[in-house]
Amino acid sequence: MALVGSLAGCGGDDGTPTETATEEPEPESPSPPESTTAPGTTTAPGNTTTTVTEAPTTTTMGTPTESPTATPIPGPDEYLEYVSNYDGTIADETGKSSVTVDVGTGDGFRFSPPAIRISTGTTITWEWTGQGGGHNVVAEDGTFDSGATQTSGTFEYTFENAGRHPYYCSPHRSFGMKGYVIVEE
Ligand SMILES: [Cu+2]
Repeated sequence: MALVGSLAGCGGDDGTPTETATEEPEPESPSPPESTTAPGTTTAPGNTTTTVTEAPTTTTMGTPTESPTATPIPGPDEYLEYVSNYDGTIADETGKSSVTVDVGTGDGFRFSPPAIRISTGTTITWEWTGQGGGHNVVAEDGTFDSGATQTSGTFEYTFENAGRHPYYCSPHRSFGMKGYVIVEE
């Protein structure tokens, strides 16, 4: 209000302040920029708020992706803590070229043996028993994956490198259908 009065006064040297301010472009030109500045400043906080709201979502999306990579491999006692047929025993099958692990034993939702120790070069053959419905075999680290669930048949994987591979059955992971492979040199 005060600014408009001042501008009108400046441009009104030659005539009536009121008419000059209304007809001449010059007095009006300064006004729009000032008006634009004011709303712009007001809008800025709004935009900032919107940006901040979206930012956390993006950050959250990225965090889970990085976590699996950064998370250290859990040991068998930790990974198989709630697996009913695991009592701390790790079947020692080192030195063998091939061993078999049953899929769907016990209540139908167990791997047997649940934990196994083998040597590099050993081939594990997971053999479906037909119990407990469809199962699959998926390594936490993606080393091996039998794919879609099946109710019969076998899945083989030869371990060429030493390492530890916790694995699970996708549909029954929450039931504790998990296993563990330790590969030694
Ligand atoms: Cu299963």
